Amino acid sequence: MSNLRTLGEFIIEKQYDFPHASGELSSLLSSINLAAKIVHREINKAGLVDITGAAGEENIQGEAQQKLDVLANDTFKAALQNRDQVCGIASEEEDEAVAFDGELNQRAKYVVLIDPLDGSSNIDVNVSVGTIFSIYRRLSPMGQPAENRDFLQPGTEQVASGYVIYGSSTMLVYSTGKGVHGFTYDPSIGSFCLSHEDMRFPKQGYIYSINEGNYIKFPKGVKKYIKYCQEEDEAGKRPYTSRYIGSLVSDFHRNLLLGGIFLYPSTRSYPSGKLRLLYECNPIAFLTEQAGGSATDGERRILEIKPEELHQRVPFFVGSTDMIDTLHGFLEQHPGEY
Ligand code: AHM
Ligand code: MG
Repeated sequence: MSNLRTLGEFIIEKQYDFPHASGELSSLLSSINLAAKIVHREINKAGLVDITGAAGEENIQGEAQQKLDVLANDTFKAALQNRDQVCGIASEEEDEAVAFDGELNQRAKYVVLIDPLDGSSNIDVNVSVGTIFSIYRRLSPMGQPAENRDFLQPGTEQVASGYVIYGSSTMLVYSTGKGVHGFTYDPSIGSFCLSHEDMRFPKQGYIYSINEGNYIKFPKGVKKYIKYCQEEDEAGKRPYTSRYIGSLVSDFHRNLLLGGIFLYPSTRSYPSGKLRLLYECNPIAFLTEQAGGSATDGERRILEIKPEELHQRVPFFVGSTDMIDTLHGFLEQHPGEY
């Protein structure tokens, strides 16, 4: 109890790590804190009130929007717009980037890219979902509407990123480039409280996470790596354990805590895989590197990819560094083979 620190207190404390901090980023993070609590409240009611299931619309990627996708998107958008620290957002649920038109918003220096409710098809069956966010300094001049180029920056330029996991407990995990910190929500006091300071990826893990139903379509190097994970080798603690929730945030969170690798590869018919570079892979890759892990598309560091489109997809391999290195060994032996 004597050590209890809320997310709000921690953010202010950490602000002094940045000598010229103006408090704008802290204010932005506190609007994410607020929106996360609201989404937590709504998710906890799922099943009791009519908020599960499809909303009847599709997003730009042709995926059916769930009611909670729409609700989470509206909640984060409103929270970010209200604090005047953000000049625009890009979201999985918005076709185009949204430039906020308020005068104070246009003077703001940050843009936010967000997947408001990742893994939302899991909601209907009471499985964990998440929110993923990424924050950049704008490139366009302040005082004008945000432009597309503000959103199409490589992940190395992120000022901060994080996720909220709505699981057996709700947690918010974030980094501003000085380590990764996790906060668990205590509903009785309505605050996220510091529970995981300076989270580190174990260098080697023993869990692999992949949708193995697609095995037949995977690149040959990935198939060989999966077989390697399943081989018996007492010294190397193989076979590894297979765990796949189908919610990126949840699969990633478990692997971060325990050590492991998450794979969402290309297939012959989907050469860019499924996951989106800007609001799924980049923020997770930023946290991963901050925690001492690795994130690649099989060849390049995710964070160095120069984005071309808002909803661009990319193959994604993320986790414990030794596991990613071993995977790369297999991929290099079979370039371009399926
Ligand atoms: P979504 O943004 O439409 O929810 O899709 C992203 C989700 C990730 O959370 C998860 O890792 C992946 O899709 C699972 O895909 P699949 O069902 O193909 O295994
Ligand atoms: Mg998503």
